[in-house]
Amino acid sequence: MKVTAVELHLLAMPLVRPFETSFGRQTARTVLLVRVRTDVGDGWGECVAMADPVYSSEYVAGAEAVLRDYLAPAVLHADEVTAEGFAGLVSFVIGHRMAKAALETALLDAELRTAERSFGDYFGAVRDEVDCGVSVGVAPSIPELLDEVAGYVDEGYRRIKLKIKPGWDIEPVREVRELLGPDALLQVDANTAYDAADIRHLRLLDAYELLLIEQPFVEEDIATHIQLAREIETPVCLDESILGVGVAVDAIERHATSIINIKAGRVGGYLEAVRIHDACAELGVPVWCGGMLETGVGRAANVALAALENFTLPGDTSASRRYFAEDLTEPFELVDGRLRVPTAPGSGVTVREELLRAWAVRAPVILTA
Ligand code: SMG
Ligand code: MG
Repeated sequence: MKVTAVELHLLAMPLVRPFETSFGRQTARTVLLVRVRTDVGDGWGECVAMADPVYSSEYVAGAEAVLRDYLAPAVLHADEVTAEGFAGLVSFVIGHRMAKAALETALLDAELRTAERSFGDYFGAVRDEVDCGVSVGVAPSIPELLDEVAGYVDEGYRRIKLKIKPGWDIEPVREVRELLGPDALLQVDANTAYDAADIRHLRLLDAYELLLIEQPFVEEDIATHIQLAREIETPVCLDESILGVGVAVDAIERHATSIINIKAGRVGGYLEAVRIHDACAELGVPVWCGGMLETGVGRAANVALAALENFTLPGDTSASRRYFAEDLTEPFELVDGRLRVPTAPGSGVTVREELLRAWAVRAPVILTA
């Protein structure tokens, strides 16, 4: 197809409650959306970068700049563009995976809408609904945490993930395990807040039958994850460290991780995400779908990805209302702890143009050849 325009939309959406992790507290989601206009139709992609470079080195203003100055010109100047050819077309840009993923997803959406094929069908989905978990931030107090968790249990979530950090780990885990009972699925995510000196402390988590501990150490530090995996019974799961299929296979073979959190944005797009899924399946390593507080645009694609066979653990694919009073698309609603995989062409959801305008931080940037 021929890309005629790339639009960059910047929105701000309030969160229904603040979300606190080991790296900070957020009360709104700054959303960068990419729309491609092509000779066969339009497509949308959501950039998962946060407003600030605190989860990874990428952040919204940086992603916008890379899209505007490098990625969009590359597709606008090409005669023929395909989603599958996109990674090669922009391989001259090092890194910036979240920015690349947003544009690749928009291209794929345009392509599949034209072909009248859904993301799920294209990725290789084997189920029509997916088990959902929910990520619970650091709370102001244990009673408030227990209240929040109990609310999610009532809503039907099939797995709870607690954000932990030094000073907020063993006690909240103990209390939540007690609230949930021994059989409930419970896991923790440290977002790189610990270091090698904490290994002995982290081993205390073994008492609580956790599904996994996610990314305790910084993303470059595979060695300390290997050491922890040797010394702890709780399975170690990497998130931030896994930037592509090569790193994933390497980390698995070195026994740094025995489960992988797949986020398409973090790895440069859904095509790479599917490759990681396939490689992990081959190695007998289960995967689950991560989340980045996506609007319906990104959530739709995540749910389609989570419908692949080796996504055997519930994902951070919560309902729209977990974060937003109103979603940018038709809302994703939990039924019996699951979300339905969209079946309409492309992402299967429609951006509500009136909300796009209402929540815009500024007029869209429209790039043309
Ligand atoms: O979409 O529910 C979601 C967010 C899930 O905890 C979540 N994501 O490290 O896995 C993770 C975090 C990254 C985003 S925190 C701002
Ligand atoms: Mg994580």
